[in-house]
Amino acid sequence: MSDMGSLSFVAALGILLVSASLGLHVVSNNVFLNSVISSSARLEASSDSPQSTPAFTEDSSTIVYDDSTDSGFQTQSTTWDDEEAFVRETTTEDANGNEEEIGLGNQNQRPNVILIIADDLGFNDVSFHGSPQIPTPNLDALAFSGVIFNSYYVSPICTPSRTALFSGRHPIHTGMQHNVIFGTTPYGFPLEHKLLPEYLKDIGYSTHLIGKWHLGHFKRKYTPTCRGFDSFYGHWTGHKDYYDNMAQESGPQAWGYDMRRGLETTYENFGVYTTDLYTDEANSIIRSHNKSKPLFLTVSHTAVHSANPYKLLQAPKANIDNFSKIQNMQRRIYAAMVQKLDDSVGSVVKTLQDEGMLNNSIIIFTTDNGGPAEGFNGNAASNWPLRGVKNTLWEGGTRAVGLMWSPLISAAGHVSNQLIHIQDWLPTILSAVGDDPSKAAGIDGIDMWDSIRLGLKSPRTELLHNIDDLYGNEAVRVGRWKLLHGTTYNGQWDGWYGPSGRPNSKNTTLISPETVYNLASQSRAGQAVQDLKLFPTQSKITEVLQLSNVQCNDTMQLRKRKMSCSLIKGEYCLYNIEQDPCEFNNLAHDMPDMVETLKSTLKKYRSSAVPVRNKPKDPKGLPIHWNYTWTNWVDLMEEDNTRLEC
Ligand SMILES: *[C@@H]1O[C@H](CO)[C@@H](O)[C@H](O)[C@H]1NC(C)=O
Ligand SMILES: *[C@@H]1O[C@H](CO)[C@@H](O)[C@H](O)[C@H]1NC(C)=O
Ligand SMILES: *[C@@H]1O[C@H](CO)[C@@H](O)[C@H](O)[C@H]1NC(C)=O
Ligand SMILES: *[C@@H]1O[C@H](CO)[C@@H](O)[C@H](O)[C@H]1NC(C)=O
Ligand SMILES: *[C@@H]1O[C@H](CO)[C@@H](O)[C@H](O)[C@H]1NC(C)=O
Ligand SMILES: *[C@@H]1O[C@H](CO)[C@@H](O)[C@H](O)[C@H]1NC(C)=O
Ligand SMILES: [Ca+2]
Repeated sequence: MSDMGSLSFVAALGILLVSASLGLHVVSNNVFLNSVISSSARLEASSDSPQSTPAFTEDSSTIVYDDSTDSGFQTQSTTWDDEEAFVRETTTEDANGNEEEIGLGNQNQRPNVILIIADDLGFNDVSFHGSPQIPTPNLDALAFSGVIFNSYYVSPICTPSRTALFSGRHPIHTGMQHNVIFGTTPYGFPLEHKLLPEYLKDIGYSTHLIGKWHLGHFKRKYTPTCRGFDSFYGHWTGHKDYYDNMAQESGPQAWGYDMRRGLETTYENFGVYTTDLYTDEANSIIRSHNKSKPLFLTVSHTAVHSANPYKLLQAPKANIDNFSKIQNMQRRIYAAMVQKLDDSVGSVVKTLQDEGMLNNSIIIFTTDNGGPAEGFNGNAASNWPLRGVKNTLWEGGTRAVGLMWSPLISAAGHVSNQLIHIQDWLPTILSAVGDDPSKAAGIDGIDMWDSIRLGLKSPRTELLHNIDDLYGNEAVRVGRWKLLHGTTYNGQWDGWYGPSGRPNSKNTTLISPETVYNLASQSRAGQAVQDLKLFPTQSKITEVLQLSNVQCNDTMQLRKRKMSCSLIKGEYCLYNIEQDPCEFNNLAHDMPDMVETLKSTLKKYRSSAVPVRNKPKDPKGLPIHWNYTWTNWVDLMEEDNTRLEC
């Protein structure tokens, strides 16, 4: 096992070293200020609370049931040292950030960009955040030899998040700030906004999308192959069955087949588990990729979104059986779904390595929103110890699992607590591949490449979570301060949800670093990273694992009843997120001036917002009219036959 800082590897690549004495400002990414107290864990047993009977609500096809109770933390304290930012080596670049230095593997080629999107994965559902409940050795291998983002934010629900990801624009600026695009709503992400695959195509990339779209499909020109992707294999709507591809929205007629190749409905591989299907497709695209071009591959998993109300969570039996220790059956199946997702990541990384492409690749992994826990949306994610769930503006709905891996990252092996928003990926990716991010004029995203690559302070100092006047909720972050106002689901999901998964409440060594190290190093992704001599040492993993665990302050936990805040009563709630990531202690009464400052920040954003684009459902789009398929029905009503070009 070679240390990731291997000089010989660096020298072999002909990369010049720049020492910190050349003026690099390396930020100590200390986690939540100087000292951190570990809150710890609910007992495993307490995660297995009985499931209530779910009921579908019309509008969001969200399963909501009455369980807003607090998860009851049991706590114990420990302190940890600050993280030392770690800098491996630094590439030189000329004033223009010249391209020759950009491609590590092939000096003259831009790096491949592999964007892997998980759907609805919770903050506590990967082992690199410290939970041993669902081992994710492949993701861990990338996380520990890349950068883990611990203050990384997304929109609280699918469509808005994905539009921000692909356009670099905040949903309030594109009219996508409210809820998702349903299968029969005749609108899509506005065509005037250029998408990431289009930018990358302009500079010679082959561009491919596998999996979920959810940016609109009422007309074909809104669908992936008409918006910058050379190929598409996947589904247009928000979720589907993992085997038969049927997608049910609200009402019995809103049930249809949803699987396309390009613009055409495809019945190939019917009955194959979706995560496997997408993995095979990704591998085949990588293998047949013409290596004279750079590759942009987005694998947008169905996993781990729930499927249809009549069969919510699905995974192969062998994987489910692997989690027999988890008593709660929904959580057990969910764990198996995550394991399949992790396997997929390993398979794709291995294929990249087999094809000689990994050493010139950037891999980004992100969830699109926080986890739907304890039956929300019929799912069983965990955002522990964060508050709230998917489609709330609490940390549990917005603070996302995210990582970046690349041999191009000098400061690999660090946990970043710099503020990053999903809309930042577009300019960050353009910058990372040696393009000029200022091309993307008028966007909201900020180029984070130097911050990530060198471990520097983020240029982002504030971040709008959302302003949604239909729900009547809003939240903003300025520095360490977060202000929330208004809520969703009548405040039913304003508590803390999901199992901690930690072995016991007394042991703050939450997961044995040795186990994590062993599993990660034996995983397919781990082996591929070792081939490149970039795999970290066990002591490095031990250090990063502690830092990537979000910890909450016990004192605050104990005070939380006194310091509570009720969004449903219309109160403004103020939290110091760096000290209190669990949103225990409302400081609005103590700091009225800060409340006013953040209110004026919200006002500033509000003045730039555009009206929502949501439209009423159009019954003509129901699959019952279209051979039980979800279609671009508005085109089809105007045409005699199905055209297959944009
Ligand atoms: C925990 O929070 C309390 C109240 O804000 C603060 O006084 C204390 O210093 C914090 N402890 C740590 C270790 O940060
Ligand atoms: C790969 O692309 C290059 C440049 O576009 C082309 O010359 C070459 O023929 C292609 N190779 C294959 C196998 O298609
Ligand atoms: C079950 O878990 C073990 C140990 O983590 C692993 O070796 C095995 O491959 C898993 N089985 C499946 C079906 O993934
Ligand atoms: C990248 O990997 C490929 C395939 O293993 C190899 O041919 C190439 O030399 C490597 N490049 C570098 C810079 O290591
Ligand atoms: C804490 O738990 C870890 C992982 O299960 C274990 O390796 C370690 O020995 C435990 N430490 C103590 C003090 O019990
Ligand atoms: C209608 O759907 C069935 C599968 O349910 C498929 O076999 C058939 O080809 C479809 N017909 C048309 C005209 O698309
Ligand atoms: Ca989602």
